[in-house]
Amino acid sequence: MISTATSRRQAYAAGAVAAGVALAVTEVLTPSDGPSLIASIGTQFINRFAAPLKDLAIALFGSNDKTALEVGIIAVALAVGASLGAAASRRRLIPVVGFAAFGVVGVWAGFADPLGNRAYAVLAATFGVVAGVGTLLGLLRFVGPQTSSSAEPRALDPTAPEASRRAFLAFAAVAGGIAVAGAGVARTLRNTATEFAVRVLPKPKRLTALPATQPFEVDGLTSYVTANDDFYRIDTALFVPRVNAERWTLDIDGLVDAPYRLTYDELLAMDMIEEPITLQCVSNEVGGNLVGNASWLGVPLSDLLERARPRAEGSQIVGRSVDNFTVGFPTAVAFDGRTALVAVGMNGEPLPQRHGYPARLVVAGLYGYVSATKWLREIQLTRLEDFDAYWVPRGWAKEAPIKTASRIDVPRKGARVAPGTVAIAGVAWAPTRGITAVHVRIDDGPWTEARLGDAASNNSWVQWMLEWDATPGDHVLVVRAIDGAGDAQTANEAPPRPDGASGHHSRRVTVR
Ligand SMILES: Nc1nc2c(c(=O)[nH]1)N[C@H]1C(S)=C(S)[C@@H](COP(=O)(O)O)O[C@H]1N2
Ligand SMILES: [Mo]
Repeated sequence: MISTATSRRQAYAAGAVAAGVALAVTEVLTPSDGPSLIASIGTQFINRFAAPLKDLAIALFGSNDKTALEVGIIAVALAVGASLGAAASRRRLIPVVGFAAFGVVGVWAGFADPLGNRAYAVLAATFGVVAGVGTLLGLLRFVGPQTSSSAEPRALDPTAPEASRRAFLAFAAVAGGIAVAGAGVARTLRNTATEFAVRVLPKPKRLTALPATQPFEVDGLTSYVTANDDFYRIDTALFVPRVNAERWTLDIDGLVDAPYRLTYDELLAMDMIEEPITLQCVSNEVGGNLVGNASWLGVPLSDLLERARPRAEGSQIVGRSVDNFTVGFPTAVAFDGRTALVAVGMNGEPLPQRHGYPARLVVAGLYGYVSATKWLREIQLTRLEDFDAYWVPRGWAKEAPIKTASRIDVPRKGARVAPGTVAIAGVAWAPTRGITAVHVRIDDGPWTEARLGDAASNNSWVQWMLEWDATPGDHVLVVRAIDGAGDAQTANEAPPRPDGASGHHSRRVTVR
């Protein structure tokens, strides 16, 4: 006889495999330009429950918090599936109801997802449930009773427990293998879909060129331009929205006299400017990496708005994305002379999908969460008191200019340095104000002025470097920047919430 412990283990395994098959079926049935059901469930999770978890998630997983969330969803689904498998030995109806409930959650999430396709959600959930229940009942035919009190043994042939155990393992392995392989192939195909063909971008009417060279060649110093692949990514999108530019439109509406709609081609036909601008996330800690500098190509926001004839009472510009994320900032910002763009290009390429293809907002001097809507679909003029954008009710400031900041890149954290001449170097930024000086302090010494690299304009960061005659022992290096308004970066320490971290970045080094 198969022991009851073995049977119980098999029932759990059967449930988990069945849940995996169900998930894999929904994954295979995902359209190339839409979210999978797992993605829709994750999106609902983030939007409904995850605001307080966002900081934690970023702290724990960096920009990999999406992967962590997705793995979490799958793990929970497999665990629930396993317990449904165990419950099935008591009543066959329990897993059927359980899987159906899963399907209902999937359909609900698919319907609630602004990027979701309702017909697909129903189809994927239905097939997922049928495949899951079918796999589970099929596998359970090989599993013996879990308790001696159970009515009849359910093994195919109770007199051949070893054969039925092997059949169970073979069936489970094949079902699990097909599920993993199918989901993997489906996802790879979707990720490599060439549907969103790269375009040739127009030339800018006005170009703020990159400095031809930078003076410092220091190993480990952040490069002046952040490559697209290295640019940090922060957003609430579990999966990057796949927007088809051929069908995409941008609405300019709200408190305007002449609302209108643009296609991608119409946007590309407008006069463009290109300029390096430093973008920072409000969640960036002092010394952190959620900041980058890229050349953005786009249409001035003021041109787009003026064409719609804005009304005087429209004190707030709201940028809304295809996935209903919103930003909001004072209308005055678009007209005060700073660079504010609906960007289509990043470092000479069309916007990468993860950075907002086909179009996004970039506003010099504002943290991303109040300004930088990716996958933009609407620019709406409203009043400041009439609408709070996505992160505002979640405890973040309504208005959020980027604070003057500086960072030590080298010597690297924990580096051990030999005595003699050592380069201390990093970057400093205060978009719209620019950086006029960077000071470094070693231990209790005086603030010493560092040398500065070249900046394309006041909107982008600057590299800095100081040569230090390092003496043996433990030292603390501190940096601060002076911005173009004449203000020194504050030493007052503040956490990212509600309006951005502040304080001096420091680093301990051991010289020996
Ligand atoms: N659609 C959408 N746009 C968004 C966000 C988002 O969650 N969804 N996050 C914003 C935040 S908080 C930041 S810091 C910037 C980051 O832009 P990046 O990912 O291109 O670096 O995008 C902004 N734009
Ligand atoms: Mo952000």
